[in-house]
Amino acid sequence: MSRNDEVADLLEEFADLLDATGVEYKPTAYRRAAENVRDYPAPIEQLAGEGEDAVAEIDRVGDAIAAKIVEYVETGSIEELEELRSELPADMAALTAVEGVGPKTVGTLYEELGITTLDELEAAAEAGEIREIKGFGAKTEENILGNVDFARQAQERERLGDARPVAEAALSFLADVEPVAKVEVCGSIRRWKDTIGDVDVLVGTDAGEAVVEAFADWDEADAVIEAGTNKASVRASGMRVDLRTVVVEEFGAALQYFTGSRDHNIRVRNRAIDRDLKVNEYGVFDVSDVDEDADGDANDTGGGQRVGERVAGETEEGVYDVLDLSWIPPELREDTGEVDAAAEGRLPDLVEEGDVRGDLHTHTEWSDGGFSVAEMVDAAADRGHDYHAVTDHAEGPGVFGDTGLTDEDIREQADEVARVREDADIDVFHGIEANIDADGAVTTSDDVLADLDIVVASPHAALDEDDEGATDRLIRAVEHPEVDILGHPTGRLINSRPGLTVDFERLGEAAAREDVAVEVNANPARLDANGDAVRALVEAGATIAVNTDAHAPREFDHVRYGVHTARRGWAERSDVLNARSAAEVRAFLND
Ligand code: DGT
Ligand code: CA
Ligand code: CA
Ligand code: ZN
Repeated sequence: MSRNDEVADLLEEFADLLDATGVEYKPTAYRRAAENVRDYPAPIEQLAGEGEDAVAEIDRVGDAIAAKIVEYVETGSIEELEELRSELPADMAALTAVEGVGPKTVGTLYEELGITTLDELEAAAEAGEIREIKGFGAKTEENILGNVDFARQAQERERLGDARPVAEAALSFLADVEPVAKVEVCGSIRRWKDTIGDVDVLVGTDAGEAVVEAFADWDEADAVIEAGTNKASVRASGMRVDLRTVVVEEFGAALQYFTGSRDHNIRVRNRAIDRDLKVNEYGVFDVSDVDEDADGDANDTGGGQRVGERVAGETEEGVYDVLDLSWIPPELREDTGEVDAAAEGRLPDLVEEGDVRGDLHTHTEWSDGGFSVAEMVDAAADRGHDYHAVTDHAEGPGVFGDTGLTDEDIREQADEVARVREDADIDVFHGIEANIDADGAVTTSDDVLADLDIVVASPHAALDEDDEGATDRLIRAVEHPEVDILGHPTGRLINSRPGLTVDFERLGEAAAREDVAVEVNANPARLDANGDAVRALVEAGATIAVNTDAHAPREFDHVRYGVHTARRGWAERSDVLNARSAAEVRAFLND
């Protein structure tokens, strides 16, 4: 984690604690400051070294907050924050993970009932104590009780977007350690699963112990959980990172084994058995001449797992190849038909990160983004995109306060987009992110929508997991004649809100029929539609769009999370709208 992120996290915690104690306005100031510190292109410790005035140069960072940042960089803590923490010793992150519980509620729950943990919250709800608090009631209590489990599970797994950077930091650290010959992430990180239990990293080396030692000294490791001769586990940024070392000749077999998934490995191993081969983390071995005893675990001593003639193991391709399988991309390794597909030579030709040619869902300062139309378009051009769609929030259900655009705002914005378009090197589409109401109606007027190049329609409210009408509601939106893309279809927020329960096969059929693309929202808090949903959509013949929903240029980087989610759904380049040329996209939009 960079120091900027670290300071931003502290400012956000400050905001939550101020919120909890009922302070007004100040929390918003702290959150805005946090956002700008996070985005600031230079290291915060450098500015802090130059003094408070230098820190206060950052947008939205006033003198008071600047002083606290300097205090933190100089002393390692902020006195006022420590005081707030001791006044409210509740596990804010865990409690606010319960849908419907915000910092203010945490404050009240602590004051009234002394609640500090999820277990205490659940017990109080079960005992009927929460409904007795002024302003709470039975409905709130029921909601809390219904959401506690989800929040508890959420605590056990990290979002891909939080875990992947930790894995990559470990990877780049290890790549520079002598004598590391090969290094790769494996496990769920390599499969780009949307949540991650722990981070797995594999090293190929002939000096495992030295690598383990170096890893235990990694400066981003906050604690060493265990360290042996060929493996170690450390804690970094709150995550467990497992390192294993193997000799280079066995790297491919170990990579295959530790990438998983477990079910995929079982399927592969059974295929090997049919061929008198044995696959394990050390290699693939021909056991046709090996008698039962020697193959059994009882006889395993030392290299006992390396029984029979070794026929593969240095590369992962080799492991699959001796099983008459083409190499299977990690995203597909979930035992959902990928082994049969590999055997029959019909694996999909998956979409790749470099295939994306533009973003079709982004925001500017006209709604809740932080940058102007021109800045976003320039940033898109700098990334090498061929086109860019400006789709700010329209006012409507679930859109906060006055951030959403009125019909009049949209018309005014059209003039600005037209001006930017004149100077731009790339195609600029003017659109809107309209809202789908509880009945599936789109809440911006049809004549305004008709004038736009692109309409993304997304659900932002009434996101009840148990709503059986969710699929019909989304299909109604898809059938709206002006809608081009269905944005983040379930409205889920990973680890904090389950979102709508959708029949994606039926939705996909409607989307294919109506020529509406369904979004894979690449924001790592969403990844919506997810891999399973994409698979159903693509099988139904629907087109998908991998969009970042960027509110700032740096969020364009999220696109990879969307692409790999699409790959988990077996999507090919031809399935992805924004992997097409500007002319092809325009044709799709005009249909
Ligand atoms: P996670 O960490 O819960 O997000 O999921 P994974 O898939 O990273 O699981 P993890 O970290 O427990 O183990 C990494 C990989 O190692 C796993 O995907 C497959 C392999 N593996 C671990 N234990 C076993 C096992 O007992 N049997 C088999 N076949 N494979 C295993
Ligand atoms: Ca793992
Ligand atoms: Ca692990
Ligand atoms: Zn959006």
